[in-house]
Amino acid sequence: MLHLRNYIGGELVAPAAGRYLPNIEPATGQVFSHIPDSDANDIARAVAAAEAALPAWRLLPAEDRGRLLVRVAELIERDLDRLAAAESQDNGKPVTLAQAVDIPRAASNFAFFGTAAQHFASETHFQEGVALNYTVRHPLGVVGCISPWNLPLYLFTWKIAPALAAGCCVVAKPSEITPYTAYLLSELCIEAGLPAGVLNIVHGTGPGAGQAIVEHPAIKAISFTGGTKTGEHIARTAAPMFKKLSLELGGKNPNIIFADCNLAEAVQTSLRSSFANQGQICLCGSRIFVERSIYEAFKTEFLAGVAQLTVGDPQAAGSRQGALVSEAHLQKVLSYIELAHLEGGTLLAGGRRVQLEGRCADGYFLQPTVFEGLGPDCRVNREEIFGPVVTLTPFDTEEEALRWANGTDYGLAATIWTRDLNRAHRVAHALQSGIVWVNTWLHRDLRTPFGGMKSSGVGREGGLEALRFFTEPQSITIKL
Ligand code: TXE
Repeated sequence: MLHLRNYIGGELVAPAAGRYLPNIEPATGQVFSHIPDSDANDIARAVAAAEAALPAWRLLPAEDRGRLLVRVAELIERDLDRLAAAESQDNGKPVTLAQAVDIPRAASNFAFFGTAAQHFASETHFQEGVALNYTVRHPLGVVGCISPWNLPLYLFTWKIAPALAAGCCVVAKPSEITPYTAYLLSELCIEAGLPAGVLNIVHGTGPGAGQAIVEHPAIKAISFTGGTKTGEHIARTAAPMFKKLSLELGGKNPNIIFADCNLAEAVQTSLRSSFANQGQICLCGSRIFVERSIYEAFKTEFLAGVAQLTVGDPQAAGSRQGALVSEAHLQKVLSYIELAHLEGGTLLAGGRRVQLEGRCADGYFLQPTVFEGLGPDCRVNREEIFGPVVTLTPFDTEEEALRWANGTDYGLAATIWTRDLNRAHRVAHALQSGIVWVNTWLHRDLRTPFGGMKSSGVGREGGLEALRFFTEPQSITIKL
């Protein structure tokens, strides 16, 4: 059976204490590999390797750093099918989704930041006859990147690539639930000729390896994506050490559908924004608010679409829905379905675990689930479920839709469907949401700031925001 190894100082090494954790394939419920259960000693070793690599890496011209990152991107593209199969096996997502989204995006993260490093400019402020002020942006040093299980390689590289591009050295930990593609990435980094110690990938649990990254005094910043509770815990540990923090946390995103929308497009895209990746994307729109005059029409077409979402073996080309990531997560999502019944919701579709046959008989499958009749203040409409469960709610006025949309602790992403341009601007500006999509969903341009308001996080990733995060500005003034 496959035993993954840590990538430290340019080499693939076993964990210092020799302990391993089982890694389960969600579609089968069977252990298919073991991953290092690393601890503070492994992290200390990785930090030492990163510190040793830092002086040369930060002085390497941005063009040369960029060339290495672009090389990693090319290798990811070359191995797209192998990486997509690994991602699907490890996470339970349909292999077609990993081929179309996860792996291409991981490659473009490296390509984008590899070239972005060359376009990153600092400022000068000239005071006529008095002084020249200029700003230098120094790489922060050694930084920590901690990522979740829902979009494993996609979100891992989204943090690592800008950190490396900015001239930082990295100690990174993928989720212990989905470590496989991060391990394959370490092999590709060796092949690409990334200098030893520049990137270190250490596997292990959150309380073990993750906590050791957050606590290590030589790590200057933490870029984290994951649950809001974990984010709180990390902030509590890191803040007294004055570490820079970027926290991308949960969401409970509204999808607001006005009567003047293109209904067919709104339905098709809402099916994706509800159920893509089994609803396990922090950007999924799990609260669908529909203007009352088209509520029944939307509901009928949406439910017809849900009926077409075949739940099946993620490796089969025809499967639109794969497995949820773990038995524990499936149980959490099922508990919210039970809660939706208790809170008085009417089940319109799904609601049950799916029992497949053959290889997938013990997998973690769930029907795409739709409820109506739940008030905007009930727990199901306020708490992040992070699974294939959405609610439909009719609204009467724009003011009402906005109040409900903003009525949660979260503020990550929102979608609006309308053909009225004035309304699109008006509603977008009033939404307490870091990202607003009008007549689309999950449309990404890597230059735009990515992140949430309220309990959805602190800071922004993407484009220049990410390069700014991983650098420290220094202002220098020369008297004329
Ligand atoms: O995430 P965790 P979990 C939400 C979703 C989900 C819930 C919990 O609602 O049900 O969070 O998921 C590492 N110090 N999202 O428990 O624990 C951990 O090892 C340092 C939203 O899987 O937050 C992993 O690498 N690191 C989300 C990463 O943090 C720690 C995506 C995320 O794990 C740590 C995933 C610690 N003390 C879940 N404890 C999104 N925003 O996309 C854990 N980790």
